[in-house]
Amino acid sequence: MRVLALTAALALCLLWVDKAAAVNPQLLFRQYCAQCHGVERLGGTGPALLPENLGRLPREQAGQVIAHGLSATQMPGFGDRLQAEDIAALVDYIYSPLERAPRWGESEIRASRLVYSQQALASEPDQVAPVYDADPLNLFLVVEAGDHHITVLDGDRLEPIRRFKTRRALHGGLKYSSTGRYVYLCSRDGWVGKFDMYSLEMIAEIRVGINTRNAAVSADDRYVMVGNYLPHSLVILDARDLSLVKIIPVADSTGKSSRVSAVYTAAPRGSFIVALKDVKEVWEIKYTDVTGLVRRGPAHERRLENGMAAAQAFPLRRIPLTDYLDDFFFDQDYEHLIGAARKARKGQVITLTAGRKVADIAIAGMPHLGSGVTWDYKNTRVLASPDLETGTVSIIDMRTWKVIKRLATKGPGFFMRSHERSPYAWVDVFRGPHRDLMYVIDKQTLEIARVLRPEPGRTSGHVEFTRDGSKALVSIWEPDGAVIAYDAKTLQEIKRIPMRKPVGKYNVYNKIMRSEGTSH
Ligand code: DHE
Repeated sequence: MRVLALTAALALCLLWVDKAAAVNPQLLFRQYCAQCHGVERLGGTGPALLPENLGRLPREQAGQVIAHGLSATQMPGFGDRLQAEDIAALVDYIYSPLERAPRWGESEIRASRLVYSQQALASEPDQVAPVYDADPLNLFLVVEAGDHHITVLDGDRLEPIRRFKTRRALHGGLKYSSTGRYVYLCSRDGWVGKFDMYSLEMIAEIRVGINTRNAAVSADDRYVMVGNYLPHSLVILDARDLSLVKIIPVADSTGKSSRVSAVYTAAPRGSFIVALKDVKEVWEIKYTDVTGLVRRGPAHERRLENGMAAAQAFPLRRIPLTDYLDDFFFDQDYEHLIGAARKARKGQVITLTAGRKVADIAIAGMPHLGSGVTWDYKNTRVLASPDLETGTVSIIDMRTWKVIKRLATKGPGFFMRSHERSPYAWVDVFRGPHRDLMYVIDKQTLEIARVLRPEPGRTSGHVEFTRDGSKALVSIWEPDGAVIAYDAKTLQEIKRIPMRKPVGKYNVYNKIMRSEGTSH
């Protein structure tokens, strides 16, 4: 009897919650959206949902996204759980401004900085030996999104040597300093961390934004640049101790502000390249032209805070574009930027020196150029990239910018990887019923050499090679997942290392050498 009464009360309660939710978008938001987009709509694993961030998304499309999800992201559709009026209420809610605009400026950034090891800041790289017996250049850091940890993996023995907790939802590639001694981590909610690859300890952390995209480290190891969605800013940190050097508000010459899509280091140019989300410009910011600044120490910061010096430092060059660029790739010399707007159905090639478009690339669908790889093929060089919408890998001749081959896979791929010493390029199927497949492409015949199914029914994605290219490590992208090491020639499985949703993995040597087969 008591059970019956309780059940009835619970049913009534649920009915009440449902009814209340139907008329209360805030409640709906908490129930369905807050886990990824944050209770305050300021972002988390998903982007912030504020009118300032939704400028390029028409309201009717926002409704479609809520109902059907968004390809190439982790945004699922809620059409099976929400009525049309619920979706409309949610759309109204996310397009309404916050009562109080969120602020994350100089004082908040400076106050957030945490230094864990003064000793590590003081010691020079060559005075310290690694605390482990393994090749420091063949380590991998594996980001485990399942429980927000990183595993430090010995790439020779394929054994974990340390596991540590990270901030929530790291995103973007981890960025090593030029020798691989340090690595910089960036979380979607704005935390940037510096980790010592010798002592395996976190050195410092600082929160630079509310919703952050990624970070890049200058090739001279002096600066870390971080791009934000919220606020619309670029933040430059001193790479030594993560102290704040400069904040650059992001806006075009008319004052229209923009989110930052991503920042990259163009090492041969001594500059950062900045992709913008809401204005048709690409920025190049020289870090080598930091005029008259002292290299290290508090004097350095003081000089930068001085108006004159700060104005001269990090000169900005605006490269105008004819369309937005959401997805980016650079050739190895950082002379060409190959980009695509998500909806453009074509790519464009821009020379950075002249700052103008030199070609269009006829790619159908939604090319994911950011995860492209290049290699020598016959008497030319090719760029291969998957498509976020269709199961297609496009192979482009980088002399003519023509697509010379389209390979069909059984679903959209997200990450493509190879290595100078591997005959193969690997690409995953990231969504759909065949997301357990991994395609291995022969780089000289441009044909699919093998289709692997590392673990039937479970998502496999993101490959990274060992330093010598002899092994390819594949993620089983599940909460109780694994990293599976394959012999990169025979394509036989060597070992399975259990991991909790291992999203990306980053080999020190391949990253610092800017291998043609991986991202930089
Ligand atoms: Fe990423 C890298 C953008 C969604 C996992 N992702 C990048 C980079 C960019 C980017 C610009 C390169 C940064 C760098 O080099 O530091 N990602 C985007 C998006 O715009 C998109 C589609 C939507 C978003 O909300 O941001 C998006 N990305 C995702 C995911 O949903 C993924 C699969 C899961 C997750 O953890 O968020 C995801 N992105 C990754 C990973 C990398 C990455 C693992 C690094 C790959 C590498 O090997 O370098």
